Amino acid sequence: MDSRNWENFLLPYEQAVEELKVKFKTMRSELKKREEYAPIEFVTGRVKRISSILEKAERLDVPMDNLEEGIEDIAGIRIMCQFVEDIRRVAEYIRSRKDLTVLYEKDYITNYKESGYRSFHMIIRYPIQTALEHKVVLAEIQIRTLAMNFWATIEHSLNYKYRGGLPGDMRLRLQKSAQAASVLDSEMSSIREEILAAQKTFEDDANIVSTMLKTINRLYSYHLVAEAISYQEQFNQLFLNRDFDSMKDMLAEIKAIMAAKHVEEPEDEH
Ligand code: 0O2
Ligand code: 0O2
Repeated sequence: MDSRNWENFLLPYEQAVEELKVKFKTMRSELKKREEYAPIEFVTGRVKRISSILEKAERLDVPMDNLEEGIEDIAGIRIMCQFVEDIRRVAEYIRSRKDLTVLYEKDYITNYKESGYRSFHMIIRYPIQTALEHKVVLAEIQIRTLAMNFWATIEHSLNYKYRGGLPGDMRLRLQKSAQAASVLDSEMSSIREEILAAQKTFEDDANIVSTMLKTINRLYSYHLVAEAISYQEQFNQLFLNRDFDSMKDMLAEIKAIMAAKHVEEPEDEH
């Protein structure tokens, strides 16, 4: 394939990666709003580089006219989760989607690789509509925790540096650090409830501050200037003391005044 053919060949994969990134990022924000917790921390994606496609084709003995079926990760999406438990949930959401088909799954969490690599992989078929055609492409979704991602990213760069021939002691140290990452995941799972509660408190406190400021602003715009100034001063004091409980009470009080005076409330933050 010359460079122009490569460009055309990769176009549908670029589109698939862009679409899938948007879909999973949207899934994250939707779940965060609906359930106050998103099992997705962040999403990345990439189209495999031509050099990596060529190397993989050579390694797996895939002929150049069968790259579309023979190399399953030309389009790659990576979903990072906080906790191991989240991975199953995300996989379940993916299985139930109607805009893609799961071809098969590889569970490198139950059966981690000899290198120490852990992740959950799903190979999917994903239909795309380009300007010229309707096409179904293969894509790989890797779902992993932040600890698994940290390890895999470092190991990937080292492997690249040593071109697959990692020195023995380095391989051993990486296997050990993979175990450490696995212990870290288990530890985090065991305090999951406390972590989630802390994250929720942080979100709630941040939301009450912005709702409060918007509400005080609303008082100004309805010419309730004396009330606005007084509440602003009280808010400043409460914020200094990080007294979010009293802020909630004060917000309820302002809302009652607004209702009595028929002032429209600003929308609550999620
Ligand atoms: P490589 O693998 O070094 O050849 P955004 O534009 O904000 O949505 P952002 O932050 O630019 O996304 O990140 P992007 O482009 O999605 O991914 C950044 C890097 O993460 C890539 O670097 C990849 O190394 C790696 N990566 C992300 N997702 C995947 C994936 O699903 N599979 C694999 N194998 N690697 C991934 P490069 O330089 O583009 O690619
Ligand atoms: P890149 O640069 O990430 O795109 P293989 O096992 O390699 O013969 P297959 O069947 O595609 O081929 O395998 P697998 O094992 O499911 O691996 C697919 C992808 O998982 C790899 O893509 C890596 O992204 C990741 N992966 C698998 N094993 C390891 C590992 O030991 N360490 C790290 N860091 N990542 C791993 P590519 O094409 O190898 O590379």
